[in-house]
Amino acid sequence: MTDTFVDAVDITASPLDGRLKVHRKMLEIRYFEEAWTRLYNAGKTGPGHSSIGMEAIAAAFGVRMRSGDSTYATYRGHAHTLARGVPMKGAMAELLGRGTGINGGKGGSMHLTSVEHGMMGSYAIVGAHLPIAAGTALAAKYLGNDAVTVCFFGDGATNIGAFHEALNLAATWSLPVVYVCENNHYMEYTAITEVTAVPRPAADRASAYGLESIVVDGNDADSMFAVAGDAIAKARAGGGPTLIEALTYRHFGHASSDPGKYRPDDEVTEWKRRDPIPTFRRRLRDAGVDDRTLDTMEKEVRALADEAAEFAVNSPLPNVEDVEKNVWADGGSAWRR
Ligand SMILES: Cc1ncc(C[n+]2csc(CCOP(=O)(O)OP(=O)(O)O)c2C)c(N)n1
Ligand SMILES: [Mg+2]
Repeated sequence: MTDTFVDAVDITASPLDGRLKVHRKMLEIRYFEEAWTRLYNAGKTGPGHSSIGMEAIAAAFGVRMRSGDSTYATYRGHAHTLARGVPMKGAMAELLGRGTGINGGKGGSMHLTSVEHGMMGSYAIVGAHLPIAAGTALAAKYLGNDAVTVCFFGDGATNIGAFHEALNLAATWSLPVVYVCENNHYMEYTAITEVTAVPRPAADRASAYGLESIVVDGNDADSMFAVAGDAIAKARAGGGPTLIEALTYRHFGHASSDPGKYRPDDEVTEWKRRDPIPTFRRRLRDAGVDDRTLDTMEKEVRALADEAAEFAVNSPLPNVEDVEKNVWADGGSAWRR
């Protein structure tokens, strides 16, 4: 099977303003998560699932997507939530279970949702959201609008039945959906290659559904920006689904309590060397962006992340009388649009 490996993209291919937006979104995700980790280490919040090292994927799609499009993500969904423009304060307060959180403190880190931003949820059941994303795409097709759904999932999800069911339906009905496998090479503590019949867990299965096999360097923000743009444009124009396998790595363990020691040291070192953020900063400098612009951006985003942490810590816990508000049983249907 031949891979379409998009690599070493021409730095002039993407307009500079788009690339600066991608860089800013990567910084937002990174600094937000660093601030959250500081709160965890200080005993102010519970554990979460780090996405440090994987930011380029969410950021590139976040810039390419537009209002009305839908995002589905896993329990690492804070990255995709921020990428869709959800304010840091509400997102951080949600992680801390505060009443000021985007879901009133009832969702927490594994269920971040903001329908108004097209963030249709983070899902803790591996693979569960892939058929739901097909449903949103089917709705767009039925309604005759040009909204696109993007569904992010891990390499582990490709061995779940729901992955195959969703891909089959999406292809059969030519749905406007982009499935993005964030192949960080591990599912919890197991290397994906040890439990998968093919080397590329998503791309090598694409042909079973009549789809192109696409593998992309998920740590290369330019490559991600290009691939995301193509797949979204295709879906919006009625060209049907795309399956993308983005190769990446989480710098830390599966969740806060996991030191990640099952990974060879040289592998971790090599992937940290390929950290998407400093790599992209160097590329932007080569493209003519001056250090001052980049430093100012970093300073601004760090300040926003610190403010969000401060806001969340000082926010009240939810009121007991709100416990039944905005849950399925209250009959609220705003989320249905
Ligand atoms: C259906 C199901 N089976 C098992 C689990 C336990 N579990 C939680 S995360 C995870 C690993 C998933 O790995 P992957 O899909 O590669 O995503 P990553 O965590 O690497 O982003 C597993 C097995 C679960 N949440 N849901
Ligand atoms: Mg994984």
